[in-house]
Formats: sequence, structure tokens, C-alpha cells
Amino acid sequence: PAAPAPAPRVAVVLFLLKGKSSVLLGRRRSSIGDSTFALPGGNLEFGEGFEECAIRELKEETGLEVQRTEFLTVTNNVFVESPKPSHYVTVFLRARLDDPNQVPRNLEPEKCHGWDWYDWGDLPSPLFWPLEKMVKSGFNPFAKIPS
Ligand code: 8DG
Ligand code: MG
Ligand code: MG
Repeated sequence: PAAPAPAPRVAVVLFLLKGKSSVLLGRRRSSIGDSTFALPGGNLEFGEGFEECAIRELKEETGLEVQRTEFLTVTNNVFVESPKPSHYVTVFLRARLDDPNQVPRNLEPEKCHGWDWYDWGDLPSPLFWPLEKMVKSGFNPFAKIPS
């Protein structure tokens, strides 16, 4: 009999914004979206809040620290073409760097080629497709959140 389908998982990723239009991206080293530019983030752990997860993943992956985040949106992402099919419900938050002089470090070089700031109007290519999909839909992480 076929192996049971794996359960969907929850990921939390962060638009870390700097100045008027810069966002932090790293080129992935992963079986999912290898070599594409993606946001910092990772798997939600048992008992964790979204903000707590985003702050932890950012610190683990880049050494950068933020105090607070805002919820932006959630998307549904099914990765059927990766060697191990997986399904993520991805929660997108945003934050600003507390200290704009902080510099990102590549603390998980086995998972990322390196972090850098990119202008939202001039994003690198290829973007990780869940992010690409948002950009194409006109999503703007700098926009004011309707209250
Ligand atoms: P962890 O062990 O640290 O928890 O996980 P990770 O190694 O940091 O996981 P990840 O691949 O960075 O993130 C988990 C999943 O989140 C990823 O496989 C697919 C989904 N995801 C998106 N969009 C993005 C994105 O822009 N960046 C990241 N990092 N993950 C994303 O759907
Ligand atoms: Mg991680
Ligand atoms: Mg990650």
C-alpha cells in the first residue's frame, strides 16, 4: 500500500524591513526551493506563538533581533515537485530592525548561501515560489495594514 500522505505543517516567515524599501532575503540551500531567494523563517514548534517563532527563527538564522512583529497574511503552499512532497501553511509577519546598524550573519550556512538587503522594487531572481506568488499578486509588505 502507498505511504500515508504527510500532514500539512505550519511555517512562520518574516518580512524584515529596513528603511523605505529594503527587505532581508537569503538564497536557500534546501531540497525545497534550492537556490531561490526567500525570507527568514521556519517551522512552528509545539506550543509556540507566531511572533515567538518568527523572532526565534530570525535570531537562529541571522543573529538579528527584533522585539515585535505584525501579522500580514497566510498562504497555502503545496510542494509536490520536491523529493519529499510537503504542504505548508505559511504565516507571514513583518518587523523592523530595532537597530538599523545591525548586520545579518549567515548562522546556518548549510541552509542558506547568505543574507542581504534587497529593494522591494528590484527583487532578485529566482524568488522562492511562495514569495513569487505574493509579489505577482501585488502584495506589498510596506503597505499600511488596514485596521
Ligand atoms: P527549522 O528546522 O529551523 O524549523 O526550519 P527551517 O529549516 O528554517 O525551515 P525553512 O525551510 O526555512 O521554512 C519552513 C518552510 O516554510 C519551507 O520549507 C516552506 C515554507 N516557506 C514558505 N515561504 C517561505 C519563505 O519565504 N522563507 C522560508 N524560510 N520558508 C518559507 O512557504
Ligand atoms: Mg530555521
Ligand atoms: Mg529557515
